[in-house]
Amino acid sequence: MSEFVYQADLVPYTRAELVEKVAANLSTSRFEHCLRVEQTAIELARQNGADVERAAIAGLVHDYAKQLPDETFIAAIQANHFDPDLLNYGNAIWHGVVGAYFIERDLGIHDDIILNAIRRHTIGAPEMTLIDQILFVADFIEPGRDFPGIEQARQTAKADLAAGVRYEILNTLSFLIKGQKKIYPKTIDTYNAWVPTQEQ
Ligand code: DGI
Ligand code: FE
Ligand code: FE
Repeated sequence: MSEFVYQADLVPYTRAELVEKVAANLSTSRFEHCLRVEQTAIELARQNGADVERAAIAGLVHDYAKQLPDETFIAAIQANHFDPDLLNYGNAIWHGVVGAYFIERDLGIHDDIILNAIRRHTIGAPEMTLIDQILFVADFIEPGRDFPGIEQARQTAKADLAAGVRYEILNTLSFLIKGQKKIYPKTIDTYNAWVPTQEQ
């Protein structure tokens, strides 16, 4: 696997080179999470007839920016004209939405399907591509995760990927509200598009 060379022209590095770059930017435990998300995304891509290579790359690099300092994110938000409302949130939101900027810059990944999946991996989106859904779910159910409801999340996602997305959105939003966390408006847009079963 470490000698693996990506077939499509998606990354200017071999998998081994990409692994090295991701590992250099992350703690051991966060890096190992990325490896597990890579494997889970590969499995979900095979089950759902999706592009295995894009799923694998998105999984491997998705949290690349997670441990950058807040000042680095703030500077990037300001310099690159991201939505200024992002400044009212923190790393939980930034590492995906803005993290894709660092991933493109540092890892030479310009593929929009991969970059959008990374942008959407924490907050989702009203419309999500197959690769978006795979990364979103793989991040949630990778074998290192342990929280109440994880087994149901895994079973649901295995039976039906979109049902896995819905389960995750409902679970995450409930968790955030119970913890009295600030909800990023796009997280609510995602909820409204995916979860309610009837209007009103
Ligand atoms: O980066 P990971 O820990 O692997 O997972 P993630 O990127 O899915 O989520 C990071 C955290 O972000 C997770 O604890 C849930 C949280 N989150 C998702 N939507 C929102 C949010 N936190 C706040 N405050 N507001 C949101 O809208
Ligand atoms: Fe993340
Ligand atoms: Fe993650």
